Amino acid sequence: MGKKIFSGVQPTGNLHLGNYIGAIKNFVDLQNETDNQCIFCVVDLHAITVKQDPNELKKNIRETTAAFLASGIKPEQSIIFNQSLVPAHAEGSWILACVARMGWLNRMTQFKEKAGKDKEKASVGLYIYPVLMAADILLYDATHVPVGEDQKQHLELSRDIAQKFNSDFNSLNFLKVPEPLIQKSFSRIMSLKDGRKKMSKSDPSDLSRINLKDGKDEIVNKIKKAKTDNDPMPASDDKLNERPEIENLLGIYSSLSNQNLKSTINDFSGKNFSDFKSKLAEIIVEKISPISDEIRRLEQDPKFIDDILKSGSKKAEKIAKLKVEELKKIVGF
Ligand code: AQP
Repeated sequence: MGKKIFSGVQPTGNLHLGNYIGAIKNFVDLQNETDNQCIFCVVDLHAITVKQDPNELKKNIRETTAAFLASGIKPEQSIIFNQSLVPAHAEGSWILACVARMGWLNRMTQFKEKAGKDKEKASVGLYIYPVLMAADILLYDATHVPVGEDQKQHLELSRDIAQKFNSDFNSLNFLKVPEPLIQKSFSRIMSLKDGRKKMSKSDPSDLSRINLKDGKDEIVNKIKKAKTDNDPMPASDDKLNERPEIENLLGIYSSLSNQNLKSTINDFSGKNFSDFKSKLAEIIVEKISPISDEIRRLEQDPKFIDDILKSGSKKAEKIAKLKVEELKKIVGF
């Protein structure tokens, strides 16, 4: 039996190379494995946990969908939809919010990072975001969830919620406990400006990330300006973790050229940083430009994108509605 895959990306703009390497690229590989059933969601309900401009949000929902399509996710093979079109997500998440414990949510590091020092002013939605994420996954009986390393803790919470629900309501295996699918390597792409911070859509510096919509010149320029150090190119991976910027750039190169880190180190050991950077820019342009061109082409036809979302949401709703009905019955409604 194949895997039941569910994963999502927030339509918060500035989709970047980290989203591609850490998530979307794997979505495509999983879709192309035989027997897998894949559901890929544009998680717009998650996006509004921080303030969004309504017009921008609409644009970003289409852009994220276009990025899925341009990267190789096929609507004939996988379900592609946006969360807000399927009310079962919000309904299911309320029931699960009554199962999840405050203590569990208080441990979520992403909330702490995103809320920052002024957590009193963060939205309640941002706090319970991981519960909505649990509903997203559990309503589809997903067996595997491909995510970047940063989402591992949220996925563990989904597992805890499923187990507690099943045990509280004496309904063994009703909610399937999902497995995370986190790549062994390159699961966390870092900022080009600071190797200890993840590459992120919300980083105020555009130079910190390669956007999926960047053109060739922007990519070359950003890689040229990416932070490095004064030491030569490494000859081995010994102590590479003490050079996070270099490790990150070598990781990006390795991932895009489908080779392991050791081979990349061998390829560039003894060479100049500028040689490495120009090869790195070359491979990013080679892999990202076709995606970027296709995103732009698809965005010219918003109706085409909206129709894909509508038709995907009908398929998703069939599955999620049924599960939420059963969930309600179990709870006693
Ligand atoms: N830097 C990253 N490296 C590897 N994977 C990453 N992901 C995100 N950043 C990196 C993975 O991309 C998927 C979609 O992410 P998301 O849009 O749902 O949310 P996010 O993790 O909050 O993305 P950002 O870019 O970091 O946004 P902001 O700036 O708003 O916090 C997920 O599978 C995620 O792991």
